[in-house]
Amino acid sequence: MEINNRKETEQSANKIRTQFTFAMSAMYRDEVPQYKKLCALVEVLNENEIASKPDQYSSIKNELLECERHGAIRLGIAKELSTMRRLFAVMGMFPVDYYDLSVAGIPVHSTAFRPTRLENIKANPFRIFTSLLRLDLIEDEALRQTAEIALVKRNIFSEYLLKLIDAHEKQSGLNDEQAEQFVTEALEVFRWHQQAQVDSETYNQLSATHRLIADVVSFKGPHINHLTPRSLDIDVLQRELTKSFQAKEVVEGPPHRECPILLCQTSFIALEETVVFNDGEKGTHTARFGEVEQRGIALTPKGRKLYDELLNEARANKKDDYEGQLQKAFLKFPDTHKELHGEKLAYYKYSAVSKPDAHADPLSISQLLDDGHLTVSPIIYEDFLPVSAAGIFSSNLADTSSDKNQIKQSPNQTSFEEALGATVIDSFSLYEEIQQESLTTALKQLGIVVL
Ligand code: OOG
Ligand code: NI
Repeated sequence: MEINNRKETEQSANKIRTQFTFAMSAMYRDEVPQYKKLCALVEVLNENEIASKPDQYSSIKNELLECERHGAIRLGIAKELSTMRRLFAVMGMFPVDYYDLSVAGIPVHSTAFRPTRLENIKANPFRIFTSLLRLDLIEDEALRQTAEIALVKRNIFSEYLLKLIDAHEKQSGLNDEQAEQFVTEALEVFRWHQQAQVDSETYNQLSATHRLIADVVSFKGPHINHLTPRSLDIDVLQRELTKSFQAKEVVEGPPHRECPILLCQTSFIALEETVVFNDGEKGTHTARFGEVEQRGIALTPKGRKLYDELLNEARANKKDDYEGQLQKAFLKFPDTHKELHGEKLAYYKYSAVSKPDAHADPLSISQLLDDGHLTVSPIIYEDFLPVSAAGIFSSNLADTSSDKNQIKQSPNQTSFEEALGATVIDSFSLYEEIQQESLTTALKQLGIVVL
């Protein structure tokens, strides 16, 4: 009974998340015509890829390919973050992992709200990378106060939306009518406001301290700053992107491989948009862009350590040929599923194939795999990469070279969680659980006990 209830609640949250993803996509395509153009390009290239390898993509029809995979927002104060957590819970999205961006000279720390159970991820994996401004890292006290006042004054959630969030918590779900109203009201939170809530002088001061601070503090809401559809071949996409957009020069993340790992991303560079300050002055602001992602297998802590080491190696040698350096460094990362699984570098889902002979001796997992009784398939990485995120932030904040010197490195997960009003979920434990559950189920189906 309890499981049934949970299933129903989750299915209803999945439905709301999908309605919301489509609504936000339509709004963003409308607001940012370049983004609409990007989506059209991704769609054509994905269609070509599927047509050229129909066997490989025979099951892709079930994967909601047209739906965006993630987006990002930046919030100003603790209260906004904790309410946002409650808002995302309505859509079955929960905070996973802590990301400290101060290490890259960016005054925010972040989490990713996403579905956590495999069934729900399959229904729609949409995530929102959510950052909270580190006001504590603004050294100029007067400016810090100006920023704080502007943020405390604004109200990014409507009264009606707050009521619907309350109702969701009390009823553990929303009925269809409430869900529809929720999507409409929630969408407003993410809308772009051309009219700033500060005067031009304040904007310029904030911007001189760090462009990101100006982006968070100056507006009436945390406009969605990008959305990210899924590409089936990000290398082909990157070639096309650089032809017709002003785009990032390199794809962030691991290099091209036989067995894709983690996450690859690229984007077109944020556009300069006209804004009107509350003293009537006009100016421009750069924040909104479009991105594309391609995901691979999730790595275990051991695999992730190796990834970080090799990435650092490539970055340290980064001269002209970064891609070459990256390829070279990653030669040390095993690139067959047999090795990745055998060396416990990545997470896999187990499935039962056929029962071994009833009188066979107790078997080990590796023997069951070798004999074809069990098989494995990759568990996809659902999270983000701090080095890549820093690269994405930086490419879209115009010149940050002077900003960098002013931001001190100081991760503070405790203060982030206090602001969030909850602890973040550890992504490794989620992958581990999916792997373990699949193994238990598969073994049960084979009717065997393993050593
Ligand atoms: C978020 C950047 C992080 C990604 O894909 O790594 C991100 C931001 O610019 O606010 O979305
Ligand atoms: Ni992104």
